[in-house]
Amino acid sequence: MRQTNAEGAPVGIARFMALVAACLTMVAQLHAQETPLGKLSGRVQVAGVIVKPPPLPVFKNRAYCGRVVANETMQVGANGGLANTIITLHALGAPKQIQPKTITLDNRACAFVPHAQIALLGGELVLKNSDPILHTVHARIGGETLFNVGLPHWRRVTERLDRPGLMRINCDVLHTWMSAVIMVTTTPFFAVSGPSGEFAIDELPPGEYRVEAWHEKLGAKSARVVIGAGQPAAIDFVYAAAARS
Ligand SMILES: [Cu+2]
Repeated sequence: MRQTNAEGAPVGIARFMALVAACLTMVAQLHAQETPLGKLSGRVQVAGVIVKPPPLPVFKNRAYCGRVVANETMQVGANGGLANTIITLHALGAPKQIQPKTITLDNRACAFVPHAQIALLGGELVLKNSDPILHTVHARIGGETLFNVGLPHWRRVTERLDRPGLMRINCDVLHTWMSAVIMVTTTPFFAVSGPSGEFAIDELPPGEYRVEAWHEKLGAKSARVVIGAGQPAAIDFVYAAAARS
């Protein structure tokens, strides 16, 4: 009588299938080793005399928010490092398909957190409010409203990011100082510069890319970069402080 396993398949066939699966795994691993991924890092900086914008006055909910809040539209750290600059890499060859991730926009201490974000088209945006006071999230691309959501502390709302472009966000309950930006993009390779202007984008397929930097006050810059297999590349962006509007 022929031996069978738990599913009733002959043991010989099961062993053969396991061998095939092991071979396929080895081939996939070898392929992955053949094409190591690259990385791009760099720093965004403002050169020249930097005039930090003054804090923004608060007209409502002063008991909770205080009389002023920080102006996050121009956050300059040590040595002119510029935070909240959105960096995107656009492959000049075939783009890689990556599943969009969910991002979150919180209302916390009378500000949108984080102030600047980037997300892949088709992803989801979760809106929440950590404050005990009412906020709204009013999102526009150009002059067009995409959504305007009232957000008491207990409420969570999920919006689908199905329009590419730069989304500007405000709070409509007389919180004139609140603003945020979310760039919805079609490239899966992106970053937002940190407090010192630093950024890094990992797992880049080798090839040539157009790199774009965008800051809400200082505008756009563009460059080209070649990412080598398994090699780190670096690029810095320097904005002139005089260009500030
Ligand atoms: Cu608000």
